[in-house]
Amino acid sequence: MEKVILDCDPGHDDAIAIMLAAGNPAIDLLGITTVAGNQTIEKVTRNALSVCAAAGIHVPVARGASAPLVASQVVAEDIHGATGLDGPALPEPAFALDPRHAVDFIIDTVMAHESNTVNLVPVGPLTNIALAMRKEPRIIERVKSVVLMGGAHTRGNMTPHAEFNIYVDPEAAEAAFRADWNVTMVGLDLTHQALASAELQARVRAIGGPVSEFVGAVWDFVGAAYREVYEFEAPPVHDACCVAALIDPTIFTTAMADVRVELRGEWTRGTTVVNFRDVPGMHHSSGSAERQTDFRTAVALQLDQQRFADQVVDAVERLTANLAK
Ligand code: PIR
Ligand code: CA
Repeated sequence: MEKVILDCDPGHDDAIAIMLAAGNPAIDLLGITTVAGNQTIEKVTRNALSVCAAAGIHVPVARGASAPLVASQVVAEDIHGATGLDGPALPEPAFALDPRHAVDFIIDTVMAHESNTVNLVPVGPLTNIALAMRKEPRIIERVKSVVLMGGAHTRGNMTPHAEFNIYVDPEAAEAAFRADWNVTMVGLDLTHQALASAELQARVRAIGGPVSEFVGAVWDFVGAAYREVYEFEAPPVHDACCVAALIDPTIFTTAMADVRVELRGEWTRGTTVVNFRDVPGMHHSSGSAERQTDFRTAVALQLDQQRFADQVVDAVERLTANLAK
């Protein structure tokens, strides 16, 4: 079993990530932490509790940072709506928040478990992760891996090159990429392959029951938003891809790269600058005079869409069966 702390800003695809983490027996979900991103910290924290209530999930939920380190707050109302999770009925929380701040929850949990066993899965802006690294630097060598949703190497979704999670808190993201731990960057180039296709939506609806209905309503809303805003035919399930990789490390291919975050560009702030070590038919760029490149970030490339869809269906089935107990 892979131990996971899921740091999120639910968020439609965050909700599916929570359900996949709680609904797959290969994942030991130690807790959920929240961060301002898709909506304000109050809203996304409430949404995390509602997702847990809707799916019968009982794990600690700790509220985190309410604003980025340096930048001013940006939310994604056009995609996620006024609540941050518009569409499904959002049930009353079934339990209280963990009393700790998310940063302390992350530190306590990483320090309490054996070294090299806890995976961090940040799927919102990296504010909590950067604050935790600064407050307790020993977590950096103790964490087994950081599998984050963020960035892109071909095209952004906020600006031509910048992806939302990195764009919202670029300074935090740069700190996370720079730190000496194993990072997998699951960016838009990967997650735009993880679509809630008509076929996947039909398979989930066919399960029936409250979890199936919740997920159906999630995809109805975000599917309409993605059609309207991006002219996508189906909505990407970005954040669940990180969890999918911890369940099945071969579900996507990766290539090693040096990843830096643009902090000052006039048009490119928040862009992940991805220098691949091995580009077929090409030499990698040598790096700057000031800094040796180090190709230690695994960048996700090619998703096995069938296996991803099967994981999501399986998790909804398991959560549904658990609710009946
Ligand atoms: C998705 C997100 C934010 C804005 C848009 N337009 C689309 C959220 C998702 O929850 C995911 O974590 C990441 N940020 C994708 O950019
Ligand atoms: Ca998210």
